Amino acid sequence: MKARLDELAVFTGSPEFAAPLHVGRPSGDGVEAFVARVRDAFARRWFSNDGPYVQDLEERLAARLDVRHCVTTCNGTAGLEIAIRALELTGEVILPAFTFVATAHALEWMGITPVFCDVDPATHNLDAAQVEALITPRTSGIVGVHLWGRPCDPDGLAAVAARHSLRLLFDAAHAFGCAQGDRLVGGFGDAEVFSFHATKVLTSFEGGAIATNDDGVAARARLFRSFGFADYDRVESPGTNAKMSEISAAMGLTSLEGFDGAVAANRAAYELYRQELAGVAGIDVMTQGDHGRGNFHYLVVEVEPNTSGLDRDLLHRVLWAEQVYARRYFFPGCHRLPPYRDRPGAGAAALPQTDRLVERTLCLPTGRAVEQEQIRRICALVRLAAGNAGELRRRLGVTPAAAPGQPRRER
Ligand code: T4K
Repeated sequence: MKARLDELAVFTGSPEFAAPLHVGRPSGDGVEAFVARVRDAFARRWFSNDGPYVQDLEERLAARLDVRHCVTTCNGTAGLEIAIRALELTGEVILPAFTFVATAHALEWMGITPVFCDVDPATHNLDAAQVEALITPRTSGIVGVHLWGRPCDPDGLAAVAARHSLRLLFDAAHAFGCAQGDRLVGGFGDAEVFSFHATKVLTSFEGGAIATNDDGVAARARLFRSFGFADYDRVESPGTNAKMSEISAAMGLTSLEGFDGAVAANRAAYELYRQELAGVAGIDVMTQGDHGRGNFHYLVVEVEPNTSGLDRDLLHRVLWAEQVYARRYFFPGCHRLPPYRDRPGAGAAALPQTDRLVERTLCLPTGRAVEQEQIRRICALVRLAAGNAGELRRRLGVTPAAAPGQPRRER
């Protein structure tokens, strides 16, 4: 483990890791079970269009999530777009700016104006009181995002939606297997959309699912994801092609079998990170799972520049040189991305907590693909940087961090 600044790869040292460590690296588990399923699919010669693996996956997901319907899609973004149409959203929809850009783009793509709302600094999720203040006669819905797997105030947002007769959709891309108390994510609002991307805790390579207890929403989602076909040769509505393939469903089934093990590995990584980074000045590991059940998939730290002199971007630079590919999700905030930043009021929207968080959050590698010993070495690097931030900054010629609310550069 490195103990002196000189040993860092930003100076004269060689990288701590010979191969890169990623955020969201798939585990690679289950290859035999997956290949066996692929062989069966080849034997059946049924590769898409509501095949047996898709049906099996949908049934298992609905049972696991305890919802009436689970409609799989080719990815989470397409799932959001279909859910938006199935809920008949129009005009303006309120959502956080502190999210992956897909949440905003899905609305924009469907011809809806995203209206960005600030988040609660403790939970990183939408603040229901602030949502209410943004409602106009054009508002048709709210999209809450369960960021990092933490449920996004389902009761508070449901109360606001009910008071104003709005639809409530949740982007649950991060939150498979998470719960608020003993209520699982999947059954909140009018619908919830999961992502099963390669980097997610439950993966189908690419994929997603719309979970809902509303029969009408589920029926419309099924029509829309398959060209509007209600039957072999009966088109009932416009639609797109957002079907999940059998190969993806085979991976989804395989990943579902390994899901509890994946969560256990994430949890062990989370606990080790917390232990190794406890008491490090300026580094705060975000709590997971205190809301009920978590999947511990994202290991999020907040870097407080004023405490140690270390800022998030300096730590990011140090770690990348060591082949630790930490990620600055979700910099700089959707409101500062095109086309939203160019809209009157949007780029300059008063989102002080979002602007603060996009400057200080960093996701560190976790999951089965990262070993405990590697986590100890990552944490030693963080401690070295935090403990010597002034010297590090001086030697690298880095000026102090910009004040919160003034993002400096984009990904
Ligand atoms: N809503 C939210 C809140 C989301 O976070 C997302 C997706 C969506 C909606 C949309 O769901 P999908 O349409 O994607 O199903 C990644 C993922 O592509 C994206 O799914 C995810 N959120 C987002 C948070 O992260 P990038 O731009 O970071 O991807 P990339 O290629 O840099 O990969 C991330 C890391 O994983 C890298 O360090 C490399 C590693 N990796 C990646 C892949 C694909 C692997 O080790 N193996 C792999 O196969 O977006």
